[in-house]
Amino acid sequence: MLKNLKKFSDPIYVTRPLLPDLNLLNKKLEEIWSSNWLTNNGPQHQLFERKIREYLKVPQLSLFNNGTIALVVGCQSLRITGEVITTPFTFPATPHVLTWNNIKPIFCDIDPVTLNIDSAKIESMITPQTTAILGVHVFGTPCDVKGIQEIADRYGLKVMYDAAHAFGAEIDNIGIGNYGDITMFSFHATKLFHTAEGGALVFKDKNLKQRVDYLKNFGIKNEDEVVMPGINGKMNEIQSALGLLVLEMVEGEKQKRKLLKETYIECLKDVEGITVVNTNKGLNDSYQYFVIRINEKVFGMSRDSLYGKLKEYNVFTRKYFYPLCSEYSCYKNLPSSSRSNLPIANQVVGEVLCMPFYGGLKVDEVEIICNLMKNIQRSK
Ligand code: T4K
Repeated sequence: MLKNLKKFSDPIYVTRPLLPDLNLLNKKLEEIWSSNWLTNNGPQHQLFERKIREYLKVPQLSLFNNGTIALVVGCQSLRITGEVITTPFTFPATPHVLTWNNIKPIFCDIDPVTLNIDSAKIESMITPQTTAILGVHVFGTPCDVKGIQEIADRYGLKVMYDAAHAFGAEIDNIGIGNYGDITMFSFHATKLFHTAEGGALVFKDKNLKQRVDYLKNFGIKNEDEVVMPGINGKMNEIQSALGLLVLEMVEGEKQKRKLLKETYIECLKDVEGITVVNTNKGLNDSYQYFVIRINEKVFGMSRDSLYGKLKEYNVFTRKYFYPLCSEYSCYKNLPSSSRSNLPIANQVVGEVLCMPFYGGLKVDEVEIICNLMKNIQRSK
């Protein structure tokens, strides 16, 4: 511990969930109790599905009990098989969804600036077994949606997006869910917008809505017919009610995070060896994460050492997404997992740090954290 630098009395985490007023939640619970309807497309679910579709500016949307199951169903809905080209720099859910669908993930290297799948490298990964591309808008930064679509059109591939981090992100005022054949959003408690656990699948094709809704409800069409092998992916009434309340808070939360982001950028601008990932100029930001990269040589300390030092002061940053998915025991033997195929991803994964970033964090706490980082650097 450095002299004159105090440890935060309470831990500071990478995020904290938005919590609506308990009185408002109680009112919602009373409504649900008096309706005697807890799940299976009840009134809260119907209202929430409409509101969230409008907010995300997308034509079709189905709610789910979490983002992972939404993406599992997304693959089923498009009848994806064989191989799917995706990124190794993501949460385990992304490639696991493919594996659960008996699809082989093929890892493609990432762009050194956006940290998303590098569209210029996708074509070389296509084989006769390839049926789709699964991009992740990592940390809320949009993928090269145009470039990806062009490749998909040329080879007759489907395009899926994991937008777990990209709630509310837009490209030229178009909701990010309007690109590709399907997009998944996660409404997990760690997300800017959440329903404790939850998620959604969005798409343009009207005809897909019926199939997705059958698939998330065991394939049940009516009391007499089960038309496909579905799963239980339903969001319940309590999650939906929470979603309706949290949705009202999102704009306010974004404003707070905007200020925190500006504070971080200002405080870190002269720190040698630290760069801010994607300031998202010209794009409507999701404000999901505030991410930096540490250049060990220039900063004088590795990302891991900085992470460890900050912990001593009760600041719990996160090394998302270390380790790379291509390093997991279940994937490391795939030919596409070789380090020579993924040089950028293997470099970036040792540099990235997600800083504490949530509306409840105070501006002066961000200043203290940045000051701490500068002092830790100087002490080396
Ligand atoms: N695709 C991508 C790209 C994703 O990032 C994710 C999920 C998915 C797909 C799958 O979507 P879901 O099926 O989850 O809807 C968290 C989340 O559990 C996970 O949803 C999220 N990505 C991932 C990036 O972060 P962990 O293991 O880092 O969570 P945990 O429990 O360590 O929480 C992080 C911090 O948040 C804690 O240190 C404190 C704070 N926290 C957390 C919870 C749960 C709270 O303050 N309150 C809470 O209730 O995975």
